[in-house]
Formats: sequence, C-alpha cells, structure tokens
Amino acid sequence: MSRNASKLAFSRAQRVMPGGVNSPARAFGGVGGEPIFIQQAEGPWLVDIDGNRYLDYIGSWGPMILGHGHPAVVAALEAAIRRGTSYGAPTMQETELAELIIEAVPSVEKVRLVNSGTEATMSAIRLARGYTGRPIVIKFAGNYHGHVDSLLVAAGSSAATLGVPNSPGVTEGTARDTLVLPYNDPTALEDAFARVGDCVAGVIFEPVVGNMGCVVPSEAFRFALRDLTARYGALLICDEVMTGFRVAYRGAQSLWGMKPDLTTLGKVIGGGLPVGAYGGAAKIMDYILPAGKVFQAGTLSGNPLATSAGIATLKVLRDSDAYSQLERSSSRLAEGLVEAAQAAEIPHTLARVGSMMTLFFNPEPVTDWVTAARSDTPRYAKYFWGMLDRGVYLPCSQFEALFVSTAHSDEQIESTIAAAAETFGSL
Ligand code: KE4
Repeated sequence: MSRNASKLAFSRAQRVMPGGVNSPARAFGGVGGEPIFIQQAEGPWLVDIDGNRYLDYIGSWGPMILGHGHPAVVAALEAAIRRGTSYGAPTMQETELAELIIEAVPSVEKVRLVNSGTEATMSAIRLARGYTGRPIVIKFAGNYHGHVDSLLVAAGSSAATLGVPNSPGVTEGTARDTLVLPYNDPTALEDAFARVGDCVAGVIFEPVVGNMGCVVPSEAFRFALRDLTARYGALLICDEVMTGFRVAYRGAQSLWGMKPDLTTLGKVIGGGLPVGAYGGAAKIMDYILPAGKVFQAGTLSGNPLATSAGIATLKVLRDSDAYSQLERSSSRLAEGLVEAAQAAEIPHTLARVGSMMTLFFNPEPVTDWVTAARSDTPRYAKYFWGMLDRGVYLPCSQFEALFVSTAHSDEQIESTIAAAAETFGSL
C-alpha cells in the first residue's frame, strides 16, 4: 500500500500544527509510524488521500455508530445548512435534542448542551463543586475525561495522596483538589471517603472504560460508587461521553441499573458534529446560569447543524433495531478475533460491551490501569500495522476501544476476522 501522499501531507502539517495533528490521539504515537490522511468516508469505509480503502473501526473515536454518511444524517444536515449555520440565539433543535436525551436517560431531567466531551466534564465538575460547596473531585487511574485541567492529574506518591499534575501547565493548586484512585477498587474508595469524604464534591468515572482499553466495572465497585457518594453527600458523575447511546440507547448506566447524579455525554449525540452535554436532576442542573449561579457559556453550544445531526442519529438509533444488529455483529467479531488469536497462540484477553471492545495483548484479565499497563504494546503496534496493510483501520493504541457501526456488514466482519488471522500468524 503506497501512502506517499499521506507522508507528504504529514510533513506539511507538522510545519503548521503541533505534531501535525489537532488531537494527539490521531498521531499514531502508540503504534509508531505516521498517521494517514483521510480523503473521505462512506458507510464502514475510510478512503485515504492515496486512495487506499479501510474498514473503519475507530468511527471518529465513537460518534459514527451509524457509519459515515448515513442518509438520515446527511438529509438533516442538508436541510439545516440551508437555514443558516449559527445564530447565537435559541432554536427548536436544541430543545428537541435535549428532549431526546431526557427521554432516553432516566437520571437526566435537565441537560445543557456544549461543544465537546471535555466541556461537558469540565462543566459537570464545576457544577458539583458549586452545588456542594466542596473542593475535592475523585477520579480513577486509566479513566480519561477530556483535557480538563483538574483531571489531567496523576496519582500522588501513593494513590491515597492528592493528585500531582501530569501535564505542564496544570498547577499544583489545581491538582491538589483531585484525588486519583485505582479503578475497580471499592476498598480504596471507601478509605478515601473515610479520610476526606466530607470535602468531596464529586466522583467522576467511566461506566465502561474506553480509555485504558475496554474495562468493565465490577458489581462491588459500582455499588461502592453509588453508596459512598450518597452517604457522604457527594455527586456521582457518570462520564458517558463514549458509552452514551453507544453501548445501549439508555447508556451504560441502564446496563448497570445505576442512577448517577450527573451524566456527561458527547460523540454519538452529535452524529459526528461537535456536541457535548451534561445533565441530571433538575434541582442540581438549575444551579447553572442563568437559572442559578454556576457559570457556563458557549458561542456555538447547541449549534443548529450539530443538533440536527444529533437528532437524526438518535432517532435512527431509537426507532430501528440498531442495537440488536450491533450486538450480533460485535459478538461475532469478538468471537472471531479470539478464535484467531487462540489459533496463533497469542496471549490475549478480550473485553466487550455492546459495540465497543478491546483485544488486549495480555494473558490476564484487564481490570485497572496496573493490569492494562502490562499489555504487550509493541505486539499491539505490529498487529495495528498488519491490519492496516490489510485494509482494516483499528484504534492506534492498545489503550483504546474499537467501535463497530451499523454499516459494517456480516461479510465485512468476516473479512476483518480473516485479516486478523493472517496478521496474528505474522506476529
Ligand atoms: P472530547 O473533548 O474529546 O470530545 O471528549 C473527551 C472525553 C471525555 N470522556 C470520555 C470518556 C472520553 O472518551 C473522551 C474522549 N475520548 C477520546 C478517545 N478515547 C477522544 C479522542 C481524542 O482525544 O482525539
């Protein structure tokens, strides 16, 4: 496969943008080599600027659950763009998207639309601090919630200490109010609440982790999250930016029977355009300006193009058999990948919830960041490039999830499995 045009494009991009990309996740840092530049996409396909075609299992890191260029989404955007692109004034589309989200997610009574998942989590944290009057936020190692200063924090010398910055530009003062704990560790959470529980504003977690690879929370961990936050008066913030409308129409919280205080959303609800959202009980959300005093604003929040694409996407998901189709194709893909890895005697485990999954090059089950970090990342990199050369575009990191769309046909799932079997044989 020639990728000369991408090579030239990347060196040009590097001259004008840091690292040649607008998000480090796309820079192929986790697999080596240089990123490919995309010309266009349709259904399950990506086409790069060299004309190479790939089956797309990134789906823009989650949003493209219906595949690229779904007719309902294209029609909605074509109609919307003829009415203008942005007004800076309320529109019916914002209300309609908010109503769809509220109808789908029982724990959400009111919602505020923003432009990204980061804005959603940043605002939810500010709201939790404003609502409770408390400073501390608890997050978990291996969970990513966007580039929010107070969440770009690593665990201190021991996980029991408050956070230390893990990015230049994040001050000690900012990190000081963030406590980083191990995921799937109810005891660590209980100990933390015993020590600082009365100062905790909120606990933010991924209800199915996508950002250390796919990791499922244990029942004991899920119980501890809700029980301890309720007992100490802290808000439970369920970050469904990746899982919302992805793993189920009503989100991962519906799979676990959880009722968080706040939910953050993004990705799928924009249908590929920039939309984020945070929502929860009306009595909490009404603390947000102009109903309340917690400040949050945004020029393009609720943009008419983005909300039109989101509405079209959610209506297709709500009114079709999308999730049973996704379950069928995703379970077949998972089964085929495991069979191929076993046949090649590749040490691995696979975690899947709905149409998001990760094949870990790791013989032990991955339950937290410590176990995830023991994965064979060089081997993952070889797997990634072997699949790319066979026309399959996977996440460019072991610590991400792949996504199946409703546009992936049975034949394309089978050809992906065949490509994996060949690639495993070469590892
Ligand atoms: P954005 O600001 O990138 O829209 O959303 C941040 C975010 C928040 N919460 C969760 C659970 C997320 O997964 C994300 C973003 N996900 C990454 C991929 N794992 C986005 C890829 C990127 O940064 O380019």
